[in-house]
Amino acid sequence: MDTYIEQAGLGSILTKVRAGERLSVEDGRRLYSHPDILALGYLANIVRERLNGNKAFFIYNQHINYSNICTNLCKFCAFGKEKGHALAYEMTVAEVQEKVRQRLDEPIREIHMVGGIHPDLPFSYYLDLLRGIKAVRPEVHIQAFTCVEIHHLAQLAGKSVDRTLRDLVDAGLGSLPGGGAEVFSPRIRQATCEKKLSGEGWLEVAKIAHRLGLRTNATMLYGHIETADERLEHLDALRRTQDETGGFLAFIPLAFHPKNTEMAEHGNTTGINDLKNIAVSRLMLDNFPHIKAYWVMLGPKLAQVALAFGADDMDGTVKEEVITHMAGAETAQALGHTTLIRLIREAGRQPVERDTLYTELIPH
Ligand code: V47
Repeated sequence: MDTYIEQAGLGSILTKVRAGERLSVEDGRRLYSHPDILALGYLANIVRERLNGNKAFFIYNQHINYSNICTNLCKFCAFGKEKGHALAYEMTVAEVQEKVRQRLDEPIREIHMVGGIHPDLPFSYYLDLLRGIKAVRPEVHIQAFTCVEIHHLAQLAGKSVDRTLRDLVDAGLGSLPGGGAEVFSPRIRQATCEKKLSGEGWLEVAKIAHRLGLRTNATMLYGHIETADERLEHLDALRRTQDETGGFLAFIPLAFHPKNTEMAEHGNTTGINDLKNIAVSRLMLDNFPHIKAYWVMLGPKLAQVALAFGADDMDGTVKEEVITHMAGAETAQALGHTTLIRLIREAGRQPVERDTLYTELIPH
């Protein structure tokens, strides 16, 4: 295989990867522009197996999107709606509690909860959401509110981000999901989500959360107008932040779904582009413990293949995914954990059920 990688012109990168040496942004350019996906997968798999062996993680989780009302209205998003729009909705705390109650008979360990940037729900609503969920399911880990939402809540509460996070933690918040990062480049933000918190602002919230001991995830929305260099800048900014704080758990490359968005002229991502983003992120983000192949966006079959291209986690059962499905995702809205286990096992990996913080619960 080494000869194969050398013949593909990637010998110097293989040497660095074997030595555990950091890849440069220039290495990243070579990887992104390389046509041989098997060579990229081979390299990424070295890092994947060094960090996570043969394990592939999944979690029993439930997604709840408390409201899609949003003032940012990003062009790539089919989920966010203006207040008053026919498809706009917001759940009461009692409705969210009912969603949790409906699944009390399932061994759900995590509730993943995000929404839009709502113009007028008070800060107390968000605290009540967290307390309300904990009242119904006290043991569950709540992974909620992206860095963009946290920044908005701090403004709403008239408090610092640090104080806002402390209040949310007191009410039951366990960690932050990785959404809202998109692509940090100001060019991309200007063209696709000009009202959204800047990339620097997103990273600043993540750093404050990490200093408080909260773990967070990070994402990158790829497959629209971004260049390979802009992806690499994004990865490099995350890698530098992780060097400082060590607070990121997982990186999730998110494949753009164009349907029902203002960027619907773009096609869907291809399998090769999807695998390339998994592999390059695994290679560049040497200090991130986990790379997630989010089956909702990749489809379960490609997410399964991604376990050989750098990914070590398939996310979870999810239940009622809305954000990607409003943008035309054809995947199911939930996967049974037996299906997840079968997908992982047939990929030749060891399925490991985890909690949000990657404590290993049940080897299957
Ligand atoms: O922030 C919006 C993205 C994100 C589209 O942390 C779109 O473990 C594709 O962040 N096509 C929300 N993507 C989802 C998210 C996430 C999902 C699963 C696990 C975790 C985690 C995080 O979805 C948004 C935005 O970046 N998004 N619209 C679209 N049309």
